[in-house]
Amino acid sequence: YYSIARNSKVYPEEISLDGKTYKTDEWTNVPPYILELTQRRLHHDNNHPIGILRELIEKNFKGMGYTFYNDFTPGVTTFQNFDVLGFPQDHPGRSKSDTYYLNKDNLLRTHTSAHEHECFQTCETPGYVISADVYRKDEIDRTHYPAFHQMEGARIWTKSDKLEEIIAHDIEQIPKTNIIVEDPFRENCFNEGNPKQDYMTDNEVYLVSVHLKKTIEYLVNQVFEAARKSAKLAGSTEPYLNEPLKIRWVEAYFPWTAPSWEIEVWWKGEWLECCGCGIVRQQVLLNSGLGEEKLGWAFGIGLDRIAMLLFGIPDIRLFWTLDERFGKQFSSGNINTFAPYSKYPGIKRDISFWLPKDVTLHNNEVMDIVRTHAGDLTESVENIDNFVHPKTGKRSQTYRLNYQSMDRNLTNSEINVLHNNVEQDLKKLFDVEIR
Ligand code: FA5
Ligand code: MG
Repeated sequence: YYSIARNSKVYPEEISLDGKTYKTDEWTNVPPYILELTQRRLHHDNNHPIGILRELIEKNFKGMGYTFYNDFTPGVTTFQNFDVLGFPQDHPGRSKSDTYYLNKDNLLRTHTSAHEHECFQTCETPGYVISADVYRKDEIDRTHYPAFHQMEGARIWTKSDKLEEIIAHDIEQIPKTNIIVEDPFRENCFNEGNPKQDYMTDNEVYLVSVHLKKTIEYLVNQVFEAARKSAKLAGSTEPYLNEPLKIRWVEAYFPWTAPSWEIEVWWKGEWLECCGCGIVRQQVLLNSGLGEEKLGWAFGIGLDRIAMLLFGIPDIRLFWTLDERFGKQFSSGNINTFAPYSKYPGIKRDISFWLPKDVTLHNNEVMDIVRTHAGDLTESVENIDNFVHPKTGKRSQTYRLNYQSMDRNLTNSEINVLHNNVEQDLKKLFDVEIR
């Protein structure tokens, strides 16, 4: 038995992952169901929406001087994931409630940027593109899952008298698009809040940022053109499908890039955050053994939400189903709309309890317990009510647990068993008093 226990943390002595063993310690918080996901490698499967999208994106970088890395194991060091990228020690992303730790010094990467250090060290082409599964301790619902996929791209130049000419020429090589771009930061690409680095001239920053943004605009255009085509083929006649794609650039902050931005795509009446990026801080390049004459950009794009749009997939958890009614619908190179098989009814259970004085229970902890027992039968966990008793000062919380299967009907008696286990764990691990 094993869980993120408060009172009785029980983990095996060691955890094995991709041929490496990790001695567990007080930082260990990665449950078995998450470790299992690390073996799925959906981005390698050319007949799976995630793998098909990876191929589509990679295609745009072929023949342009990029090396592709798709095989990195998700077990990385805190150095790779945080330190080398300049994350401050107190950054919330480092906390045990946000990140799955194998032990104090090793974790499941939370982003593909964890591989920037080694790629800058080993890559022999001007650029590289990484694809990988990443893990974040998060809520679970239709669009959030503790595992998802990212692609990272980076591109480096060498300073010289000719640099500006060279980058300007490289910009010309990027195919043109007809998308509508909203970018208040194109000309004034840095400012006090989003500063440039001293080692680059104003014009170098400008040119590198234009190359970066045009690269991503092209990429996003290719991907969303495919999404439109697929939606039209599926019979959608929504007017936005015939309007030019609209994107906007917003300022962002990442500890290892300056300046930094995010691109958002206008899709079905909403701005969709797709990709963070920026000009790589010199310190990261120097840490990776590149000389003072190097400069360049990096970006990181999330695949899962885009794949949901492309393939019309209503729930992010479907990517992980082993049901062949899902798998057999997709094949390499094809973007087609998912035909839902029947949605099975769910079972809803509320759970209310009093918290002990010194305990704060995070939604993620409840989620973790539910998933430990119910796995992918967990549709969602919502904190629907909190209150403090006016007389006693005791705190109460209510959670609504929705159990549902992607592939079959659930029975009340099987959910009773799971739900009872959840209650027992909440009592055992957090001393709550069920109401
Ligand atoms: C990052 O992860 C940075 N590593 C990106 C980056 C790379 C910036 C290189 C600069 C240079 P962020 O946490 O915003 O940033 O995630 C990047 C993208 O991943 C988001 O735009 C979003 O598309 C996707 N993403 C983030 N969280 C989730 C999630 N829980 N589920 C699905 N997709 C997500
Ligand atoms: Mg973000």
